Amino acid sequence: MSEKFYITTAISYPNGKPHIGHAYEAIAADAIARFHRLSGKDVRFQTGTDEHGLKMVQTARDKGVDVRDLCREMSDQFQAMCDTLNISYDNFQRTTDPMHQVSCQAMWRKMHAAGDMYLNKYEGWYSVRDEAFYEEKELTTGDEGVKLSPQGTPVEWVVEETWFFRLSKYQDRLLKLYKERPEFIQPEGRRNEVMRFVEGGLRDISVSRTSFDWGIPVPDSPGHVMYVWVDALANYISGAQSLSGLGYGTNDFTLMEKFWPSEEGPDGELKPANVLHLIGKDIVRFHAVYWPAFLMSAKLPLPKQVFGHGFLLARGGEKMSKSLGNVVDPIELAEQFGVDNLRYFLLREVSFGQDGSYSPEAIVTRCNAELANSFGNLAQRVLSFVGKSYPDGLPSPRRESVRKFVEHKADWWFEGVIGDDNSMERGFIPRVNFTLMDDKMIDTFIKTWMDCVIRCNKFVDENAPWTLRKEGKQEQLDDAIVTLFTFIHMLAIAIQPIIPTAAGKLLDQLGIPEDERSYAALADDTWYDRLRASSHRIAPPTPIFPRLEMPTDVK
Ligand code: ME8
Repeated sequence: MSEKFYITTAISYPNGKPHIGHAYEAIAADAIARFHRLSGKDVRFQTGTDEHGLKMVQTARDKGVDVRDLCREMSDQFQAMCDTLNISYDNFQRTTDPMHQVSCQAMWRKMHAAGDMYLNKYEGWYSVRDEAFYEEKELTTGDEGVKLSPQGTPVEWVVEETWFFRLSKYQDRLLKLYKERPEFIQPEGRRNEVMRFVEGGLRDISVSRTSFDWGIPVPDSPGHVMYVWVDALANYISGAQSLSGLGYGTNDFTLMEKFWPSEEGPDGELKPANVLHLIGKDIVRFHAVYWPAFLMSAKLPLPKQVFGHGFLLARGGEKMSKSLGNVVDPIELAEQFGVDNLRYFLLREVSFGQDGSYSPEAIVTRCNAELANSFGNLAQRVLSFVGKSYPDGLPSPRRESVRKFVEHKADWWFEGVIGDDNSMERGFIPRVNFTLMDDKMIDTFIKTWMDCVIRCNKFVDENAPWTLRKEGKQEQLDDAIVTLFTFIHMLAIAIQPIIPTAAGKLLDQLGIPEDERSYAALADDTWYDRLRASSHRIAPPTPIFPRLEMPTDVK
């Protein structure tokens, strides 16, 4: 049975249109999901929208619309963004879905039964923009004496009778978790921040509100709706109407058992589920402190990892978010530069886990240099040459070393260039390192891929197939072409998670059937002979990565 892997993004607040930060998170999660599918895992990928809470109520009021209409309209835009960007989600979870409510209430009841909920008066600072409570010591003072949260958003003093969750009870168990499973919070810097925060002492948190009703009703407690973060975090285990969500607390256990199974380890503790929550750095505390405490309270397994990616900043390193009004529309960018170019740029440019910045010139420069000039050009010149010089089909490898390379029996990352004397000269071909992707070093993975592309282009120059043809050196020519064809096959398969459409088009041109494009196919020793024996002929290729024009209306 194949290994299960469940990956989630944060669910976005649909109080405005999606911005490039949302697109970045969805694209990164999609690349990871596709990587694991190609590696043979049974993957489930969920994204969605976080529709309750005061922020949504206030936005609807400001716009003069019903909050339900706002949610529907905006949530649809988030889903449309995912579809445009080729995000391969299995479920788009909306928190206004009735079945989500069933799951949230089931989780609440379990937390209540554990003795972790009590009623008390809450008096403290609240940021509507972050939908978060803060302690006095965390605040700073901004212009005109306005108190600000650590995220720089204004806070207001709130006094209400609310339900409290005994977070303080979980302090030691959380610290033990961070110590015993360092991979639980990544990257390392974010883990340190969380540990310092928890070591500083945890207070119980307010988990219901009575001053508005746009939320999930607290079971058996009229007038109380759940604090939006309890509701939002539960999306990871909740169900959708269609039961396409995991369905915790509903009558359908299938997906929950598959992707979030309750299994005890040898120590009698619940084993972590193979779940990755990919989120931005501003909400790590909710995912790495509150969420595991809620799960411990409800006696549910913890996820394997919370990964806090960095922020995408506008030119000059300025923060970009809808509340600051300098948002960039990802759909416009995708229309202007192409979906795969945008995906490639974001994943290659930003060191994954760190902040990074974006500009139209940077997209054009990077995509032209690496996709159009390097990879596109490699594919274009090799395939045109094959199309012209081998009209009757691909050549077969002449030398044993080349055959072994094609069949992946030798080090299929190939360390040779073909010498004039028909021997193999040792040369260095960098490897595409797949474990980097497993470690979420996405940008470095792409870099090793690019190094390999550059080396292959050099291989073309060194072996000059057109000269070999002119000089009638057929044996060497055949081996050079077989080698290059094998490389392009490998490079196209490897890069699918990043640029799925373009890689797919190239694999179509190569004649590789759809069901032979997984990473397991890279270990198949018969692919080349089968392709040769097929009726596929390399047609004059159409360029897959046309050069981008530098925009004149640079914003
Ligand atoms: O936080 N660059 O929703 P949200 C990169 N509803 N990522 C960014 C970003 C930027 N400039 N701005 C935001 C919420 N993000 C909650 C989540 S999850 C149970 C509830 C990321 O719409 C942000 O860090 O404000 C978060 O991971 C995601 O976009 C949604 O942000």
